[in-house]
Amino acid sequence: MSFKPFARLLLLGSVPLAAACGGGEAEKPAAAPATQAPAAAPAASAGSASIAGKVSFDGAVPAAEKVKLSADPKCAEMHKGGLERQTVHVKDGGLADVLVYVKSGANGSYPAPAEDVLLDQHGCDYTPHMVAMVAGQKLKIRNSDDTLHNIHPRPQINAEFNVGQPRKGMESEKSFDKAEMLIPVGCDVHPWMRAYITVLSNPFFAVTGEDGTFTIKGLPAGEYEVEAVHGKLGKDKAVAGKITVKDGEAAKLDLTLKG
Ligand SMILES: [Cu+2]
Repeated sequence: MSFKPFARLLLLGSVPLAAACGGGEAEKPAAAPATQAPAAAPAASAGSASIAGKVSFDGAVPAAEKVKLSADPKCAEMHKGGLERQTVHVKDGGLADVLVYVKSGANGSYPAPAEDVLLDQHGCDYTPHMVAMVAGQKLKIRNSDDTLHNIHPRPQINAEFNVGQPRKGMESEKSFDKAEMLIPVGCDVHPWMRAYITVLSNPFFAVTGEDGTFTIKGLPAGEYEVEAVHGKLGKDKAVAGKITVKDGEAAKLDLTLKG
């Protein structure tokens, strides 16, 4: 099937209104003038090697969680048959939403890419569920829903923030200046909304697609430790592999996460 943002959200019933937004500044609408693009960063990845593979899941896939849409009739309206959330998404043995990144071996400093990373709120869910970015890179947070969302990451190292976006089309720009794994992001209005942001010190990473496959591109020749980590399974379940690549090489690395 084709990938849709809410492909992992199924269906349930509707319920009454409760929550309020957990404080936080209101942000400008998207119509506001775009902020200036950061000065062009030097090419962060001059390499020509790549690492591709599949992250498999070994374990029992947890049952989908039924979402109580009681917090917001507008979300209930978007999911008339109800909503279920599958945070461990396995297809053909492959695990989706796994961050695969170069944990060690990428020496030197890598400036933040100039392009923004997008975290969208759409259908009372996040897209994507696993956000990966480089320290200092801009994170654009968008509300594509006609309802209030607030974006509340809870980092341990970086600065916490809580931004309300009451209207459809609103966008906010944020960044994290230090590397940090698996920062949980939630919406205080809709407690089922959950995503993870990982801030890395190099641009050599990829997030697995629906079938668990990934490709990390632009690697210089070298010996690397590559780790795979899934937000819901957590850091304790991360697995790593060692791999050496030559210039221009398309290397293969498969990893397995246990449930
Ligand atoms: Cu929300």
